[in-house]
Amino acid sequence: MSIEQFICKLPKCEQHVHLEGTLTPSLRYSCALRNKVLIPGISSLDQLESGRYPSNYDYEEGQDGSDYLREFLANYYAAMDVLITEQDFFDLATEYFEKARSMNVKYAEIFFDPQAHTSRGISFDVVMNGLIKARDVEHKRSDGVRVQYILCFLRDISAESAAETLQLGLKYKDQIIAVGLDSDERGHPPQKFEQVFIDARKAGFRITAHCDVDQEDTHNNIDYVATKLGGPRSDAPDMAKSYVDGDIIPAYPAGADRIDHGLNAADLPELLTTIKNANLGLTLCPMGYSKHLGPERVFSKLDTLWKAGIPITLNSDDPAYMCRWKQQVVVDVQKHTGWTLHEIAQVERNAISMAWTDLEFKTKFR
Ligand code: ES4
Ligand code: ZN
Repeated sequence: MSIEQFICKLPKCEQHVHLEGTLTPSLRYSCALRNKVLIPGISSLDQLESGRYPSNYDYEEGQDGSDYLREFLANYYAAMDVLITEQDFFDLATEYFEKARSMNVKYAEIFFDPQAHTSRGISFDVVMNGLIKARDVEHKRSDGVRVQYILCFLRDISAESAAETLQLGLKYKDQIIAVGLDSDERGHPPQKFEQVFIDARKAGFRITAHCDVDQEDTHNNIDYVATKLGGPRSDAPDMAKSYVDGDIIPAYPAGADRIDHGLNAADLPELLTTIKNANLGLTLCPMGYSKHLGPERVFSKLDTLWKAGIPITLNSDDPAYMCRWKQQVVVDVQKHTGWTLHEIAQVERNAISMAWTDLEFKTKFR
């Protein structure tokens, strides 16, 4: 069996994928037609598929190496103009599930960005109904992907808007496992959302946040998310303990349940210790960074995290834009790292251990 075949057969998880980042040109085009929405400068699917977006994620770097994120986000939000009805959101989710199933992805925690829709006048209920119906259909299949949704706040709009979105999310508490933080990090540190995340945790949501690569204050942001975001941890009684001078002391009384990206933790040994003591895993998207930072930098940091024993998972982020879905991400990472099949399987075991789902499902997965 080739490595590709092994990776394909391996039951896999995906824990860092933006639903809106799975919007393929073909679905975008068909939603545009049925909703009579013009895509500026586009009159055929061929044209859309062969355009700069979403073909290769080949964006220009800014001086700080992070302008690609801004350029990507502008296109990502513009593409969503075609998503209007419940059916559109249903189809978006269903297409991703079909793709996931074809790759043997058995479990997915999927981000969605409600403010990117409510800000266009699409109601929160329309988005949720589409997502929930698609998941209900998927969960009825014997080979269906187990799906959980993560509501992400857009960090480049106000904390008040995030708080209002949290209120809307409360109605769907049983359908949303966690809240996260995404979009443009520059000038929008996690501290801006301190109260929203405290409220979200009190309401029973898990907490996660993007700490993107090479953003300003990247190390401070990672430290804040790992040790403070969300206030007291939900698992406080059993939380990770650290040994200091032979005594067991609680590592951190507060902080997120996970970090999305967080690759730059590899730069500072004290951050590695913090993440270990907080018992956090990182959802990495290595092939996304590789393009901009260069594979050497990315894979040497990944190696540092791996050797430090930090649980990491491999994910696609925005596969329709980055042109690599989960299967290809794992294949490409294996080529760069030279990981053995055993090590690749270990990464997927990390992923299921980190999953926010019941033990029975986790046990079956292994
Ligand atoms: C995103 Cl910060 C970021 N990176 C990649 N994809 C995204 N979707 C929304 N925010
Ligand atoms: Zn992301």
